[in-house]
Amino acid sequence: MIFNFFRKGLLPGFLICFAVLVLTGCGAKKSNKSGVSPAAEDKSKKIAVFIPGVMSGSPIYEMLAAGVNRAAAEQPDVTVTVIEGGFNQAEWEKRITALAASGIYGLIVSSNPSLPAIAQSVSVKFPEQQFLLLDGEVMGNPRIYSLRYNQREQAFMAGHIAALVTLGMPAGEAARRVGLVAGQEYPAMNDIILPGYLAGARSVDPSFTVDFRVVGNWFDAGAGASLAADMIRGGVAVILCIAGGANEGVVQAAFEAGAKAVWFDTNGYGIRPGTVVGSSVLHQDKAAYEQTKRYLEGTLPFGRAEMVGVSDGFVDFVEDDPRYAGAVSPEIRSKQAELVGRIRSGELRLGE
Ligand code: RBF
Repeated sequence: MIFNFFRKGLLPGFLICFAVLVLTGCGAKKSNKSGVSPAAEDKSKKIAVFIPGVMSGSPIYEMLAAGVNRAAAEQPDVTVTVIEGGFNQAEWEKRITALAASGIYGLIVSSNPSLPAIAQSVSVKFPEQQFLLLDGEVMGNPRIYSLRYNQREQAFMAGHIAALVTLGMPAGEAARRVGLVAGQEYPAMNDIILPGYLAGARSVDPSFTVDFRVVGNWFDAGAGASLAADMIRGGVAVILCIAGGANEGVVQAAFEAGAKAVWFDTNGYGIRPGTVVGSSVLHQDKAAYEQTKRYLEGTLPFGRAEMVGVSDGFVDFVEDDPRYAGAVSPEIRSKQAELVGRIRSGELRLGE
């Protein structure tokens, strides 16, 4: 028999086939404890993070990538690919469709309130693709999990400090008006953040109003600066900025005019110490970490939409930074601390 093999020149071919089977693992029929084939398991460990914009200047996106990377680093063989979608919002659906079509990624992670509609539409064409969406809400799609933050609480705390600081400024008694510069208008801004900010200011004094201006994009620091300067000329002393890369211009204009700024999403006291008088933050890095971990452990409840706020430890106002103490008087800090304490304890409930 063996002799026949040699004689017919078949042995080398047999050896090559054997080597190929061993190297590719095809012949071994390996399976893991979950019974998932190795190829499928590999895909579930490949995660794409789609940044709808750019990371620079938008800490909400930097926190997103950091959290996903941290969860991935804790497990073997998980890879994370971060893709910046740029500022042309018309391109985002095409880019995410291409990611889903590639079939490479078990999970696409992203963040902002426009992503649910995009993911829903991509999901129709690629029904197997799974999504983890933060800072947005979509319910009932078995492939999409979403988590949003209680931004009424976040904005209320920003409005409260803005009003307190305004009243302490020379022009504050005359103009009970606080400023808000946004990158663009969107439902979460118009229906939650802006009203929450106004309600926070009015909890200090019911006669407060908001001067609300829109940059029209998330990067133009020059436009942010000129909107802020115009507001300040009109009597506004404190401005909340939620405009990505344009925030820098708002803070600079406030600094130059002796006005103040309130920062959103991350601790901004270090941006311009003395000018930034409040930081209403989201712990998106923690949320991205925890939800990615759930995904990797197979427990992320796709189909559900969850919300977290101050009492859950995902929304907060930063009080323990010495630059806050350096920028704001002890009287104002103690009034702000009282308000924040009432939200943390659940005594003051603001709704969603
Ligand atoms: N926030 C940013 O900080 N940077 C951005 O580039 C950015 N782009 C956005 C694009 C769209 C279409 C929408 C609806 C929101 C965007 N936001 C951006 C706002 C973000 O989702 C969130 O509301 C704010 O960061 C306040 O938490």
